[in-house]
Amino acid sequence: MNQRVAIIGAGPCGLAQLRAFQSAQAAGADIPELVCFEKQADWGGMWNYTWRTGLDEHGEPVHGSMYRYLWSNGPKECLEFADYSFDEHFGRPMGSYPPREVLWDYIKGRVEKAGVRPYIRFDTAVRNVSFDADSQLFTVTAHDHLNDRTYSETFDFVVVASGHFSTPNVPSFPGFERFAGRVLHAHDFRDALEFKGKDVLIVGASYSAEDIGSQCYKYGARSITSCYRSAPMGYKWPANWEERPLLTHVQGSTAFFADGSSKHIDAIILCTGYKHHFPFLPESLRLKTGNRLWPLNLYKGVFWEPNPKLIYLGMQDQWYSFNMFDAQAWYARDVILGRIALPDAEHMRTENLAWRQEEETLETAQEMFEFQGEYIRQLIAATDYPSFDIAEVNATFLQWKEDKYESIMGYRDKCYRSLITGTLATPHHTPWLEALDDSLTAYLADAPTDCLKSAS
Ligand code: FAD
Ligand code: NA7
Repeated sequence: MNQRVAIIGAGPCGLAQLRAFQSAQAAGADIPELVCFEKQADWGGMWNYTWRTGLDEHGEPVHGSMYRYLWSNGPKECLEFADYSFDEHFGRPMGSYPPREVLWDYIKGRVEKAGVRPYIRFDTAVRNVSFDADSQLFTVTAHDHLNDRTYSETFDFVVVASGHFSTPNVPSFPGFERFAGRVLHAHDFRDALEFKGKDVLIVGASYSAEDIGSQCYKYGARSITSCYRSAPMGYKWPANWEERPLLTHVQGSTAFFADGSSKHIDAIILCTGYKHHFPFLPESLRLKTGNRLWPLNLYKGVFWEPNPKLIYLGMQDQWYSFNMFDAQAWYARDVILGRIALPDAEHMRTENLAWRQEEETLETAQEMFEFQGEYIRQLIAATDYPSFDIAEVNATFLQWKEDKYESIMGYRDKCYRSLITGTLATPHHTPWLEALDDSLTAYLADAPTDCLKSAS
């Protein structure tokens, strides 16, 4: 096969695409030439943690939004790769909510086994993509930072796997200019210890708000105040955490809220979400969407309808994550390999709009993850990606939601059963709230590292 495929990004989505092609090749298929462009020096995308904020060592916007003490915010059993289990990687059961470094290790394990690293050009940022209707080829222009060289190459397909939780959505509130403390977006939050002993204000009411507030609580903030635009998160918060309606303005070190109340604060963290941002794509190829379950103009959630040779992975809001990326990557692979034929434009449009119509009727969390689960089930049924029981994953999501409402600071101590191997997770040696050292070494130790240290 003399076709060429460009993959932009070596995060979980880009790596899923490489693994999908490699698995077909291992089964005897002739695969296209693959080039994966990755602007960072290593793979794993968000899971490749960086202490940096602002610009990176090459002057590129820092991609990472993950923070130091992040643990999985959903059960690992809901994201497990169907072709590479946690059991296979770690060789033993473990907790259901591993820290970031442990999940990064797992992500790396599958692609190291697959041997796909040589396809990736690291420290190489894609600057521009264009499409020529006559030749039916894309031209991708990239900057190789190691050799300080900009070059262009042509491709038959382009897979955009550059993520959408990297470019912050940063609103401003009156008084920020003269606020006495630090104002930052979640994208730039790294170490919760920075806020030890402080009165922290969190703006936003979704995953980042809930988890960054929890981090600050865990690592000793004096108080947490979170404020919401639409609805409170509604968990049973600890005594020094309260929820208020939206911030209206700040005066000196006092924050004022929509209900007329006010409170002293030392720092403000804007947990106000991210923007889908593709500065390397021209208008005709650029997806424009908010963070939602069914972005428009993507047939099967991946093929850019006006030109389905352009493929977007993982652009949906995510209940499911790694396994959804796999389902998408396997499907995209089979279209590229000619195993699945795309229907005509009218069919794609009608099907797409039907999904969107259904998406707009969803109200509860359960309806949302069931919607995404059904989407994934249909993709998987069309390829040779190992099937797994979506209904069981949905049941685990449901239990997870209940556990969070029961104890927002304790839900990460719960254990679930793998839907791939049947293995029941084992409780971590230290409850999440007390596990301050969450390094890979500490997590995989049989006892808390402090005990190990005092025993030696
Ligand atoms: P990313 O992981 O963002 O990877 C995209 C890659 O593209 C990066 O390596 C980037 O450097 C590269 N790239 C971008 N632009 C260019 C360019 N122009 N040229 C070359 N390369 C480029 N998911 C979960 O399942 N569980 C969690 O607990 C969880 N926690 C999260 C916590 C935070 C704070 C955030 C921000 C996200 C979290 N997620 C979580 C979601 C997470 O985004 C996904 O798990 C996953 O990383 C998405 O994979 P991706 O490949 O789409 O994007
Ligand atoms: P989300 O899930 O997109 O949520 C963004 C939140 O920010 C949400 O509560 C929004 O309120 C709120 N928001 C957005 N703009 C504003 C303004 N202008 N004022 C007040 N509040 C605002 O992003 P997250 O960062 O929480 O999560 C993204 C991923 O990171 C997620 O998948 C996790 O895995 C980690 P709304 O509800 O729309 O009123």
